[in-house]
Amino acid sequence: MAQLTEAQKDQFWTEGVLVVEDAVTADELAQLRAVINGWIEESRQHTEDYGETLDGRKRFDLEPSHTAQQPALRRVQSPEEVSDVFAHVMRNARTVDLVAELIGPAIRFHHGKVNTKLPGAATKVKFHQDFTFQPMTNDDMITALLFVDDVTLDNGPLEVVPGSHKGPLYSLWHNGVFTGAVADEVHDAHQDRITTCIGKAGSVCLMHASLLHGSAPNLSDGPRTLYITTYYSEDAVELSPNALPSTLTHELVRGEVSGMIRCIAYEMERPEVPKDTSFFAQQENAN
Ligand SMILES: O=C(O)CCC(=O)C(=O)O
Repeated sequence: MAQLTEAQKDQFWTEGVLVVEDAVTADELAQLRAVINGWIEESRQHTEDYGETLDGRKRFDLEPSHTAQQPALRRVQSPEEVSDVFAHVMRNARTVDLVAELIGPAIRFHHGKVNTKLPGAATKVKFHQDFTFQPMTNDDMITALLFVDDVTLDNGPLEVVPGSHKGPLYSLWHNGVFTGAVADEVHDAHQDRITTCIGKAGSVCLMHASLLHGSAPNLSDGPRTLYITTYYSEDAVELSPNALPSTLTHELVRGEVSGMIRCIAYEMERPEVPKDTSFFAQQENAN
């Protein structure tokens, strides 16, 4: 059954971004929230990043301001590896059907993460394009940002530059350092075109992996949590090491194996896998 109208598909390919409501069921949403709340409670016992992912880096990423009284867990890496609820949603939620309609029918899972912006935490995301962290032989790749909470104008919504997925791939290197962020001049040049992606909990923001985006701190007194999953066309192959490798990476979640590799032409600088827990540490090196 078709999940998206022709107008929605056109909007996605023209603007590189589309918000769709009811991407998970109420039950899936409640289960995701329960798991996340458990992780936030657990984080109170820690003073530094903890847990371990497949490549030996930490799984739970804490904002420098984190304390037991005011937890500032900002990222959980590859939650699907440690939670059946997340693995279920990554494979089965309506989100996956939406993505398959845009870049499928056959799609694979690339990586997943939870970004929590807790009240009082200054967590922000500097502008970047996801594709320049994870180049593939073709760019049929979508980052699906599921709103676990209502996303409003004051709780640090995703900010995007519509249409920028068709433009240049901007450098994330500055003065020999991989900062995971585009130069301030690039951000400033797009300032007038930035729009926000807001919506009720359970909605998903489907974003082309080459779209320029970032987000500001949460200024509200409630959390703003996203469950972010990236999927790619089955006929794309990775061109650099995966920055968030997991046991589920490359899993075929819809369609059949084609046995084909499809390539497009582009050039960009090689990305650098973070040495610390996540790209938040890399972005702290940006201006
Ligand atoms: O959490 C956000 O607002 C943006 C997420 C993002 O761009 C990322 O984690 O790469």
